[in-house]
Amino acid sequence: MATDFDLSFIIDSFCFGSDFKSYETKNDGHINSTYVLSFADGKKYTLQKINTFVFKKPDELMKNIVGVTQFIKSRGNMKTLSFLPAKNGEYFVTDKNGGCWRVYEFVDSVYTCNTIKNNGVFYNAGKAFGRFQNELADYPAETLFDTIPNFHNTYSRFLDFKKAVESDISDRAKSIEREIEFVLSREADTKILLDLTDKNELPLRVTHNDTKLNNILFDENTNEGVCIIDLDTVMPGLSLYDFGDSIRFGANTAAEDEKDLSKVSLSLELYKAYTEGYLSAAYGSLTENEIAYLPFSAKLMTLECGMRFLTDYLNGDTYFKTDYKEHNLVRARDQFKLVEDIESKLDDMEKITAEACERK
Ligand code: GN1
Ligand code: MG
Repeated sequence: MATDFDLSFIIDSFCFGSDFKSYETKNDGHINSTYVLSFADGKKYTLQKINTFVFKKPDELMKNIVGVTQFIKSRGNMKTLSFLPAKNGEYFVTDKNGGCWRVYEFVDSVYTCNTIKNNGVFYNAGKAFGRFQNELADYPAETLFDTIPNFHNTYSRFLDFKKAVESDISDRAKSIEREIEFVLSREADTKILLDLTDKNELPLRVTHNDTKLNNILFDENTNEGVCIIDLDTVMPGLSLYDFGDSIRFGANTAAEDEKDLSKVSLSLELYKAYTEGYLSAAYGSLTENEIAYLPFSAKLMTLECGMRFLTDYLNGDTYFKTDYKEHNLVRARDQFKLVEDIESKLDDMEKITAEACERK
């Protein structure tokens, strides 16, 4: 069978226990490549190629992930991923081209979603990420490696963006002056949470840092968010990064790369559902400031992500996987439209947040 990867190398590297049958390619993330392998005994495994352009130190990354998943498992409150040790004793293997591969047990009877069709599912998404944060509250944060330094340092992302505009290596800046101005005029926003953290007014926690809706596995029967995946960016961070990023992706009335901007907006109903779900699990452990900045965090994370897409567009599309030439620009415009819509709805979002807290 022709595969996108060196099948015999993968089969020889891990103990799968029966004969390989078939594989399927998954197209969910923008970073890693994912496949589902099926075996003769009926067992399935998820195989992933770690993107080492993005994650420079796969050994440290896998130490983080194995540590965090074993910790969650030992507490016994929440399902988590089970990684397979390779025959070399590590949790990943390197092929002859330098590609890094890992395997985990396929989780059955679950589904993922890229858009929300039912508010209740988004409530459950909030609850799942709230629980995940609580589960890791006592994880020894100092043992975690910084898999991507300054990942959500929005000001450092802003400086990267300015550098990309100045270098303009793909000669694209002159065609996107409006988008560039959109970002430059919001510089002050990029420092707000960092300043609060510096003044010890926001606590550092162990966070997921990539809380997209499609990083949750939902139970097919109950629709509960049962397992959090894509743990590559678990690092010390702010709870607000996780909350804001979930809203950015899941409460958008359109896809992240919708070209028709009239379809892009922030659904207040979805914002409410997620906030209520999140607070149902995390309220007791959040500080007053963390709660006060929930609405702003949605704006900030959307701005940051748009800025990252535009930076990648200026740099010639080297970071995010793209399906066509202007894909990153389309994504950036979508995110900026969402930022504007959030700006016009911040008062409503604050009201909804306050009401959700009162009901606690
Ligand atoms: C990437 O891999 P995926 O699709 O879950 C990215 C996130 C972005 C997201 C935008 C390591 O996540 O930071 O918010 O795309 N992950 C990394 O959709 O950069
Ligand atoms: Mg993902």
